Amino acid sequence: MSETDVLRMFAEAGYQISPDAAELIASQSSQDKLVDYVLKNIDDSVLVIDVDDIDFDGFLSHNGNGSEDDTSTVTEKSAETEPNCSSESFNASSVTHSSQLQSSFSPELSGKTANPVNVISDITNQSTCVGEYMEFVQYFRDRYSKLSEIIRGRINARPIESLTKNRRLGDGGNNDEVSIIGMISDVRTTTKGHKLIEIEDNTGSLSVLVRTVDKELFEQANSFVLDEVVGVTGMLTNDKKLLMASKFTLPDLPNTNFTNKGSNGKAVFISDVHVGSSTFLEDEWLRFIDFLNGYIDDKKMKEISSDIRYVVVSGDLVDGIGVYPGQDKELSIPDVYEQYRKAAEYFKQIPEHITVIIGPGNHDAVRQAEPQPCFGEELKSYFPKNITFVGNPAMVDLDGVKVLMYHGRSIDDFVASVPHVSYQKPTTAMVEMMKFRHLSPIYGGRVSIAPEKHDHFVINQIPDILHCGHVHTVGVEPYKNVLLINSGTWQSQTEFQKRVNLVPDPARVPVVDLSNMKTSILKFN
Ligand code: D5M
Ligand code: FE
Ligand code: ZN
Repeated sequence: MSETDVLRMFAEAGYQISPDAAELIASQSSQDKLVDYVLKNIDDSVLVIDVDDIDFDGFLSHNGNGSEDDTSTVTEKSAETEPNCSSESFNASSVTHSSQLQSSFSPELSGKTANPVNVISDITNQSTCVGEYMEFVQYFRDRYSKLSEIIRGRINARPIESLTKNRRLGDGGNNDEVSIIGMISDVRTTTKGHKLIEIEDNTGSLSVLVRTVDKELFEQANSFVLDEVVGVTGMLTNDKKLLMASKFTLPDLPNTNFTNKGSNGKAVFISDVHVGSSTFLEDEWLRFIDFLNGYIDDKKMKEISSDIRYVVVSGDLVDGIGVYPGQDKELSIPDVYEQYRKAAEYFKQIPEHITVIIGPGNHDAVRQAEPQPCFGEELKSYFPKNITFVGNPAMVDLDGVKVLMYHGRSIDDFVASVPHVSYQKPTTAMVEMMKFRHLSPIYGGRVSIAPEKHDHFVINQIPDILHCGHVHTVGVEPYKNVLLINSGTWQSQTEFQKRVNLVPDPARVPVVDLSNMKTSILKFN
């Protein structure tokens, strides 16, 4: 419903409404109900309905939480019980450890021979943006609308304008707590060490104070980064200029029980192969290809190999050219097409019964702005026909198991902004992505964000697995009911990484049992 529609509805009911109030109502999700409520409850003496004539508290308590059209997933509503996702990681190159791996895939028993891949979301062929100002406005509105809807199902939030303009609040000791939902536009530390966070919604902005004495809250605020969407509950100061925070509500994942998706067999997760780099570890890589073919003596490893149905690749397939200054001195294949031809040669050696899915990263030959589309036709033509190429990010369904693939460039931003997030433990960044339901919140950091119509980084549909790469270190960790995997690299330390003290963790491969999400890490060095 537009502002004009709101004006018309009030006019038809014999009322005038101020442009501010109309805008406020038009920005809400349950506009029809709100209009009804305002019309039913309006004081007879009011001639022109203004913002402070809209009784949001009354509306919210009358109408539940005011968001019946909550778009957060059905799973969120139905499941409140504790998570049951299990994951273990160990060195499967050692025979003693590999006895923990159970063979579970049986095509005969399951009656399945094919490995279905269903692409659920992907920017490829959907890009519309040209980078105009209004596209950025729409992009951030879409982000706010999707994430605020998730939070709206959990708190009774009010538009910021209704707090700062409403005469009923703050004058004469109204001690009620209020809640808002907004995007973080600024985070500062005051001279006394408190945190001052600026929160913006479609109607206005408000400063939120988090005091150092509120230790838990302060700790939580420490991990906030710009452009994330949060809910804040607290008391408004009398001048209505500051909200003293007492609780944050994040769009975080719900607590759900693990459910078997009916899948079986195993999937391996890799990324950052960097074919063409002089630091590409070809021996280790060929050992991995041998393993996929079952050319391996160890009995347990052979068993695992025979279970593998999927190889998922999350970006940086080749090293590319001109990605960083002086890269040409570190290339063994200086032509990017030749790099892809070589990579294709390797992928032709993967046995046909294994299905491969490949998405791009920042070293690949697609546009650098994210979301990135899949490889172009020429590059794809080098590879076997049965490979599925997707964009970055992309959500794919592998026989019932939903995998969200994202190369993970935003992890650099998380490492730079969140104190407890480190390159050595990449899943710490991925937990933040899950808590804020967004893969790459910071605008203006390392990720160049293309303002598409929809924010493809919002984690609307909850995956079973989030698979990232980019930082060249391996990590596996369950968060609630989602398995977080960072899949390391096939490249040893580069000169650049030496300078920034980034210690890679090459040739280690997370392998996941699709029936129960149990994970092992195989070593090929
Ligand atoms: O990135 C591998 C890792 O190295 C990732 O964490 C970023 C870091 N890296 C690589 N190049 C640079 C530059 N030029 N500046 C800062 N950080 C960098 P990859 O995408 O594989 O190169
Ligand atoms: Fe990489
Ligand atoms: Zn990368």
